[in-house]
Amino acid sequence: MLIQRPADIPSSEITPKSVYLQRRQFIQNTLGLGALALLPEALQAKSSDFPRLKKSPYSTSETPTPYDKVTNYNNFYEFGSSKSAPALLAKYFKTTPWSVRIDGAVEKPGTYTLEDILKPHTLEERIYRLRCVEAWSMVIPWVGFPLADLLKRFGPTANAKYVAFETLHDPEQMPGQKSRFSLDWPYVEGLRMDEAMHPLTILAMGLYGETLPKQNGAPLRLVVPWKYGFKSIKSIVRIHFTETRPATTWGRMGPDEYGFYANVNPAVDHPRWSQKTERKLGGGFFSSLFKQETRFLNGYAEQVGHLYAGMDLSKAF
Ligand SMILES: Nc1nc2c(c(=O)[nH]1)N[C@H]1C(S)=C(S)[C@@H](COP(=O)(O)O)O[C@H]1N2
Ligand SMILES: [Mo]
Repeated sequence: MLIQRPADIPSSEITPKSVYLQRRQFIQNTLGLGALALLPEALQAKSSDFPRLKKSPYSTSETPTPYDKVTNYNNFYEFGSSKSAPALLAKYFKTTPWSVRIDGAVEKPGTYTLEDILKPHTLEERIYRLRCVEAWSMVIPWVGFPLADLLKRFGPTANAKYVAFETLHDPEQMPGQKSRFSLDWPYVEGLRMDEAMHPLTILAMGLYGETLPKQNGAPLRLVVPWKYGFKSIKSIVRIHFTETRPATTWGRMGPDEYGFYANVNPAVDHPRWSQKTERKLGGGFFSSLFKQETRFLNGYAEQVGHLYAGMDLSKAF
């Protein structure tokens, strides 16, 4: 996250050509040749692993980042620390069978299969911006459901003040976990209970209408749109209710750089760079030259600002 700044590689050079061509072929067959040219690239990737998705009123109206950018420019240190590594190294990552352990201050602890976890929930499409702490952003059409709906099913007790999350630890499959010069494994994150229960916070298992690509955190990841991207932990195997504030991976690396709250805030700079502006990825050559202003809470202040009323956000960053 802090070390590398690779040059942008055109995504057409990264996406395996066969996949790219198949996708184009599918769209041509469905819509006819002429339609293809008229469609924004964002829509060209749409397929239908999840038919009849409910549209969410929480979606942003901004134009989504092209699919190839979303799936080839990733932070997923378990698969290497460069932006292009996860798309290549996560290709054979095994996401079935998958289970999630629910434990801590909760009435129904246990290990649940992914099917059990997902069964009762209605999936919807939520178009959210994701703002990385490194000052780039994307807009992604996620497929998911509110985290609150899941947490309520398992009955958090009165002692549940925070929710902690853990990513799979499996160095045989995740080559980044073999490196001694990377993060502490497993990757862990956490939210205050009210943040976790907010309707904007979702668990995602898809994007662009298809099953979540492995490099984006399959089979199940968190998405918290008003916080820096590192909060949105990928490939979750454990959800743990705690009374005390849980440790976070990036907080351990640099407590002065990556706070627990990690709220997007142009007024609080990262110690080594400004957070006032950002570069929206995938808008083409010219747009990559122009920075746009970062908005407080990533544009979601109206919905979640009240969660931080009275707090000194320069200290609780
Ligand atoms: N387990 C795990 N989750 C993670 C990360 C990671 O390295 N490991 N990177 C985080 C960071 S820094 C960002 S910006 C987002 C990127 O999500 P995306 O690749 O789907 O855009 O994932 C977050 N979740
Ligand atoms: Mo990030």
